[in-house]
Amino acid sequence: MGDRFISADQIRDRFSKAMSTMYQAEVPQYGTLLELVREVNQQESAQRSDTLSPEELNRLSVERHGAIRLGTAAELATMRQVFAVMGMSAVGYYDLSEAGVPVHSTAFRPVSEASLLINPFRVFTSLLRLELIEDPALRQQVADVLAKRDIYTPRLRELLALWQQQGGFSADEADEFVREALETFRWHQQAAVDLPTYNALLGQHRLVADVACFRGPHINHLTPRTLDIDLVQKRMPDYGITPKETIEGPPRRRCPILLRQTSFKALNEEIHFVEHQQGTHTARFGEIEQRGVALTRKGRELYDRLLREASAQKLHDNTAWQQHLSAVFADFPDDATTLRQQGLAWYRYRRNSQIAAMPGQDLEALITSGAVTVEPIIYEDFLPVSAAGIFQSNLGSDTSSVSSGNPLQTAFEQALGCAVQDEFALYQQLQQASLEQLRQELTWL
Ligand code: OOG
Ligand code: NI
Repeated sequence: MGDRFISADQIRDRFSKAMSTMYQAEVPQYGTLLELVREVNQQESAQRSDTLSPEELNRLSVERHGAIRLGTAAELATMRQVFAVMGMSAVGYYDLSEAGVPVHSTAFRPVSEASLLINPFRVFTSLLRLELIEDPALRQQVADVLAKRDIYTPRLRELLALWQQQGGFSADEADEFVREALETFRWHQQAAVDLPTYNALLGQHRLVADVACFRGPHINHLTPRTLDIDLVQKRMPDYGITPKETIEGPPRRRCPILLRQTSFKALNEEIHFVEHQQGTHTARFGEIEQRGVALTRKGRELYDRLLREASAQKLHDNTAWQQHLSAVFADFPDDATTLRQQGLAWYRYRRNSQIAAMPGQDLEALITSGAVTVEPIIYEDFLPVSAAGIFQSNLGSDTSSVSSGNPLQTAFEQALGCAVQDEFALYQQLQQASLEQLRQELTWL
């Protein structure tokens, strides 16, 4: 790698900012949401006792995730290359068929600590599962339209080949790459099919119509990260935005865990179908998220069990749901020491040079004295049950017309062209690396 190349982190940062600019122009409500989130975050970080570092504040201001839905294995394989240029790899496998949505998914995201701090941009990427479309004629029709489209520009394909050959991009090449890659995510008002075909696919599943009727996998939402999702949810109506009824994920806690999300429905958008037919399509929406500490497998099992338990009761009012959820989650420890000591969550250990460490002191004593500080490792991934809730609130509830609950990770990985990374292993490595660093300074540990 020569000096003439700019880093993958820089390219990702430029791309995520360009994407945000494009989406603000396409969906003005997203711009309004950004404003609200910025205000709440400023207010919240000013009130906090544990102040955020300048790096963390920068991360927060650029942080967002997006989502796309792809139609074919070949589209996914190329998308993997596009994201590789930006230092993003596929982490995790999500089976959404469980929620009656005929897709399976992964998240493309940076994985190293340094890259996450620069810009943790992630894209929840779904692949249509044709085999879950029951009607054979309709299935064939979808396969045919998808086979005809190319979601990438010819120049993007040339640039990908150049990147493979050179092993990187100059600043100018990177800018051109960002411009060309953005085209794939752009909204198309012109559909690729006629209105009757669109309606037939809509009848099968709204998502099938969304994937198959357009020239590309338009970005369907961009999600900024907030420090107080309850406050943003409460204030959304003041900004003319109507949120989804309930916040997905765990309840509000002193030590936030995993991921909480809420969304709002986008408007019906006018579409020009072939043969000069006019119609509308609802695809794009807005979403916000609040992230907390990543859980270990043990912690995640407890989370999944408590969420299942809570979900036995259906409550549509957010206040009632949150109260009920909090009561059920009383069984989930809510202080960092217990979470850590019981091995429920991942933490980063750091030497605090302001306080002397006595040789021979064990880790717990060092933490108690303040010679070692412990900070939560943020959850960087997604939650399938929450994702299903987001899908459903935006697609309507007519989402059960596919056979459910048969994950097919190997087929997904074959389409992708590699195995997805294990999120738990990644968090464990981050914790482990911080402990090893500590042991270099405190050799007796
Ligand atoms: C993706 C929904 C999942 C999230 O935040 O869980 C998602 C989609 O609607 O394509 O973005
Ligand atoms: Ni999302």
